[in-house]
Order: sequence, then structure tokens, then C-alpha cells
Amino acid sequence: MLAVALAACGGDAGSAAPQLAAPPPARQFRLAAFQPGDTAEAGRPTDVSFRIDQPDGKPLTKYATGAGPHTGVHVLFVRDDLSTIIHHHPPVQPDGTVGDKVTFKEPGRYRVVVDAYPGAPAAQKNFQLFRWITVSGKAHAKPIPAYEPTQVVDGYKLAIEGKPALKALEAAFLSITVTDPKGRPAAFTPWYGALAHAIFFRTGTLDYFHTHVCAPGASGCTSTLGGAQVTGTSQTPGKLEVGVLLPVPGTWRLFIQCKVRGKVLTAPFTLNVS
Ligand SMILES: [Cu+2]
Repeated sequence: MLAVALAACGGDAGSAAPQLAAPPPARQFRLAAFQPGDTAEAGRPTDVSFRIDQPDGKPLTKYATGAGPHTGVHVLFVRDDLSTIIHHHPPVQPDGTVGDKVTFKEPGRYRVVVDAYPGAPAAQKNFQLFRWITVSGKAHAKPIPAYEPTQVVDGYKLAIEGKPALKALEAAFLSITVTDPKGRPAAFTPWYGALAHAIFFRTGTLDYFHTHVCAPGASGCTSTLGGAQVTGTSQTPGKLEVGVLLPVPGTWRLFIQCKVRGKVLTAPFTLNVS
């Protein structure tokens, strides 16, 4: 998975940059017919559409289906200062076209991450493709805040227990308590196949990883990285055991997303990974 991500990120044809040790692999999956192109406007719905072309040039039309979050195609837009994300699982048309509508609230440069779960029994479970969109207007980059265990979003409080000691390539868990504006445990509703989504981006390089929290015993909830894997669970209302598995040290932003009372909460945390 990681090799594909790096190849997709750095393997643009026509680049004259000197190659590093590993030569780029042969033709890979690639984004095609991407709309809206390289720019968009803030504050109004933008049509986003694309397809994924397979190494043989034919559009990818078969995506994984079934229970759990690891199906179809996930599209993320993250501003380059990691201040905000948009995360959708838009539908795939029979011809492979993925169509979505997103509203960028703020100007700036956004990295588009297309995280695809192909349906054919492929060697790779999922892979990512990337591009950039610049949303017009004056962007004010926000500095990455220091680690702060508690975030309040729409009156809901999300609190990481203890002080996490995270290491690259080592699976770990964060225990997070979510309480509603009256202090009661939040009741999570499944959203995009999971009780919570944990989306990780590294500052600077924008490396990406994604884990999920599901009910105990749920299938299709495990995220893998190399030989390691991690599965988040939620045994009781208001409690999330969030799996963390990150490829490299650094300062990472974690966006926890969960749905409560019909509303999707997005809570950003800063994590230091040694
Ligand atoms: Cu997810």
C-alpha cells in the first residue's frame, strides 16, 4: 500500500527531477478526468468527479462492497496547513465515474486523497492517489497547535485519556471519551461503515493513514501497514478505542470523525510520534 502511495505521489511522467534509489514502477492506477481541475471557489458547492484508470488503461469499475468501512472509494480534501478536512465516500457509477459535491469553506491549497478499495481480489487491499486543488481567495495558514488532549466540537467534548507515547510502525491505541453538551456519553451512529474514523496526516509531508472504530466483532474494520495491523473498537457508548499505526515519526494531525444525533463531528488533535 505504501509503495503505491509513494509511486502515485512522486512518479509523475515527465518529471525531470533526479531519481532516488528506487526507479518508479511500471504503469500504475491513476486518476483520470478529474474535475474541477486545479482550482475551485470557496463557499459554494463544487462538483467533483473523476475515475480511476487501471494499469491496463481501462477504468476501474469494481470496488469492494459489504459491511464495514473498507469499501468503494473514499475521497479526502485536506488543507495544507492541516487545519481542516473534508471526507466523503461518494457513489461510483457503473462506468467507474465517481461524482461528489463539496463545499470548501476556506481558501487555500488542498491535497486531494483518493483512497480506493478495488473489488477484484487484488494483491493490494487499498491504495491512494493524490492531486492538489487551490481554492481561490486569501488563505491564512494556521500554525499546528501543541498536543492538547481535549477538543470541544459543537458542544461535544472529545478527550484523550493519559498522555500517548506513540512510535512509528508500532500499533497503539488512544482511549477517547466523547460526551454530549450535557456531559452524558455520546451515542455513536454508524457513518460510512464505522462508528468512528481516525484520519491521520503528517505535518509538512502530508503522509496519510486511516483507521476505524467499529463495534466489537465487526468485520472489515482492520487497517494494515506493512506487516502490522490495527482495529479500533467501541464497547460502550461514549468510548472509542482508536487504533494508531503510522509509518514515520513526526508531528501528525489526527481527525476523529463520528456521527452523533445526525451530526458528523470532526475533532482535530496533534500527535507527536517518535
Ligand atoms: Cu474512514
